[in-house]
Amino acid sequence: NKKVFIFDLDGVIVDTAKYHFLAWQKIAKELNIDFTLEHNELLKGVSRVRSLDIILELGNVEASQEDKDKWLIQKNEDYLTYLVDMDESEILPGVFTILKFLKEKNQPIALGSASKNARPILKKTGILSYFNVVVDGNDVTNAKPDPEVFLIAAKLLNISPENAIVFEDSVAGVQAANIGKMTSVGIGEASILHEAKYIFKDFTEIDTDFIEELIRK
Ligand code: B16
Ligand code: MG
Repeated sequence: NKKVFIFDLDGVIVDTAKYHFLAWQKIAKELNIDFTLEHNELLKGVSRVRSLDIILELGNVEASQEDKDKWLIQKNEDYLTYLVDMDESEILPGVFTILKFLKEKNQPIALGSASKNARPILKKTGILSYFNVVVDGNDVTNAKPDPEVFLIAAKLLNISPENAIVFEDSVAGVQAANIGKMTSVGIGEASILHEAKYIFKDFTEIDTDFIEELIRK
């Protein structure tokens, strides 16, 4: 049975959460909303539009659509300035080893991210060529925990969801994989990602035997 290995982007391949945080914090400051690193956890895996709504809810701020649109543009323009200097040194530990192993084994690799900036990030970090398909925030209408982003990726490669393995750092992403009947692999804290079928702290904890086992299953 042919498998597909689907990777989330932020929190799995790179840590762009720190840049999202800096950009959102500027908006929050302007609006006098207290926005901490702890709050930032709530935005992981969540779309840009929903992220802004969460921040406004935190500050009990009501805003017009016009203002929201303005802040969304402002946030993204600021976020993009942090991406300018990104390079392959920002690939999280252990990720390269697994990507290379999957390539050696001729396994299809997909990206399944909520971000609309996924392609430039993959290009800047030099790993775009590892991916057989890239499905991101530009391709979906339903955000995680809806499995749409992962289902599209599997479908593009003609692989049934049961044969898809999803690496995710967010609760919503793990739920999306589970709802889609895929094998969920949580990357992060077991206490947070307990719904995942397998959980690892990071990719350095995943050995190639485990990947081989997934391929054979
Ligand atoms: P953008 P992922 C997600 O990426 C981030 O975790 C989330 O914090 C962000 O709001 C979302 O992408 C949208 O990003 O503003 O670049 O479209 O974890 O799904 O790879
Ligand atoms: Mg993520």
